[in-house]
Amino acid sequence: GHPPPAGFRLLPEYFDREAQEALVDELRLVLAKAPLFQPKMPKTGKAFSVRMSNCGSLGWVADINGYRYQPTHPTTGEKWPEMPSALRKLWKAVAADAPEPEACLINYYATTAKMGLHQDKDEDMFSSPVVSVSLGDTATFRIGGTTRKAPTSSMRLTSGDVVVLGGESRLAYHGIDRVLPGSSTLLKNGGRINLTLRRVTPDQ
Ligand code: MD5
Ligand code: FE
Repeated sequence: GHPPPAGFRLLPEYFDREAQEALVDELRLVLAKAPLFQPKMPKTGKAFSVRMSNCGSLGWVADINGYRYQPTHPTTGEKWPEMPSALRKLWKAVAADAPEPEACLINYYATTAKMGLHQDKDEDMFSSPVVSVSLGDTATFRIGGTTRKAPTSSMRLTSGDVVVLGGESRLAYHGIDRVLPGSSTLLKNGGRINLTLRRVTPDQ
């Protein structure tokens, strides 16, 4: 297929099985305090097939009123739990020049969930990369260019893979076409978790 845009970096199996298990254990603690919620499309109120939560000082939410980052969980009203240290360490290793990450969006894909082609533009900071971690079942990821009609390429993201989306790829259209059921034994009930670490606000 078409090559991904400049600044796209795939680090296959960055986390080994033991590190993936440790990360899942930490995420279960996060999700006990900040349960997965069902985001809704602004205006239409149509539900996403992906469920979400966050950790860090800010979290991404989607409801009838719009897409935004906020310091609290939309249903519990509590502050988001702290970002696990393994994720802060990952950011330091792969995004050394960027200011500290503020948000870690946790996407949970049941095996039937998908995410349509979109750009991530709700941050006030595009100079920092987005760092993505995949856990559990393999997904087919599609990435294009900075216009919706630009050619796309597809690739599989497997458990433990890290993607760094810097430079031109930061504002590229992307989505998840499908999750391959039964492709990983990491998550007891199957499905896929994707974490995206982000800097949301400018440095000063
Ligand atoms: C996922 N998450 O696997 C995907 C892929 C999201 C989201 O798209 O917004 O939560 S991580 C992808 C990503 C982020 C920023 C830019 C680009 C991809 N990109 O330009 O390809 O749940
Ligand atoms: Fe995205």
